Amino acid sequence: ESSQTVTDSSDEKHTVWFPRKKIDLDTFAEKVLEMGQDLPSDHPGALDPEYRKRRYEITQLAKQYKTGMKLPHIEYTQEERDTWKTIYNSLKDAYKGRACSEHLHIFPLMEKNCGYSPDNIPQIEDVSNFLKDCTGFTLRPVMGLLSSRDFLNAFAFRVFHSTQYIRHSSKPFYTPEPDVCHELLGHAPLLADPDFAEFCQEIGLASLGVSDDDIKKLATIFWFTVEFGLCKEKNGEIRVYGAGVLSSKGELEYALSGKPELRPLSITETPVQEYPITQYQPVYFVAESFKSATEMVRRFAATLDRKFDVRYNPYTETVEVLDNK
Ligand code: HBI
Ligand code: FE
Repeated sequence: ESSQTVTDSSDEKHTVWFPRKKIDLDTFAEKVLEMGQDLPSDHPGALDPEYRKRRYEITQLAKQYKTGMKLPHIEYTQEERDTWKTIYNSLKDAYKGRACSEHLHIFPLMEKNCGYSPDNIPQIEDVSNFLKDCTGFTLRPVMGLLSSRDFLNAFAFRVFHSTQYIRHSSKPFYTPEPDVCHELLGHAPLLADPDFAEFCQEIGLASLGVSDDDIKKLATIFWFTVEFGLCKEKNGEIRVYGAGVLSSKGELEYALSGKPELRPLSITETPVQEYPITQYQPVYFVAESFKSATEMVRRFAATLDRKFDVRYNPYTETVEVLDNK
């Protein structure tokens, strides 16, 4: 993925384009990476024409979505709801004693307030409204994988891009891409926690207008925190907050089994750590708290080569650029 470069004629600085207003996120919809509309041959649904048709229908709604519209309502089929139920029930048991206290606190609130249950796939409209009340986060539908830059930039506005299709029913415990189970069971609950929301926004703000190299480092921090992070509870116990782990019963058990290597979250090591994307992680990083992780991202952002600071104005929902460097 390469970034678009424009010249600022006033001072000859080269600046990478980034969204300044929430509505600027509308330009991302056309730019999904692989699997946006079509499926690679090793996708579990690749040879199922009915699955592909369904996925296409749902992704078209995401493609047409514009800021301010009502989020698409999906009438899920019995087969889709059965897949959800299988995953939901397997995770619900595994969360006890493994998910972090914030996730365990918020999950029942989502059962009460936005339709989480074994028998119902929640609508992202209801989840988004709940998150908005908690932390100001909102969901927006997306066709599939965005570039790291676009995906991270949206966090500056407390916007989370969520898919709405579900994985293929033949493999309920495997998906090569984000799906509604990963988004709503893994990601959404933590977005209702104020400290975690602030952490996510901090990565988003750090990603605005930086180089492709720095995007890669921020995406790696994102991977080892929002996707695969572990954290310490007040009593010193290690628990899970990363969505990739919280959406997989197998990885939930594995991550805390003593088999993988656990290291403290680190401003020097974490941004450059290599990782596999199709198997359980050999290394996890443990955060002391969401607040300390936020501090780390702030310190990391200050080392990046960017000629300006940014600040989010929640009243106008715009990013203000402070030309002070
Ligand atoms: N796009 N829609 C979507 N969902 C993700 O979870 C996602 C993404 N693009 C990149 C990405 N995740 C991460 O792997 C990091 O590169 C940020
Ligand atoms: Fe994810």
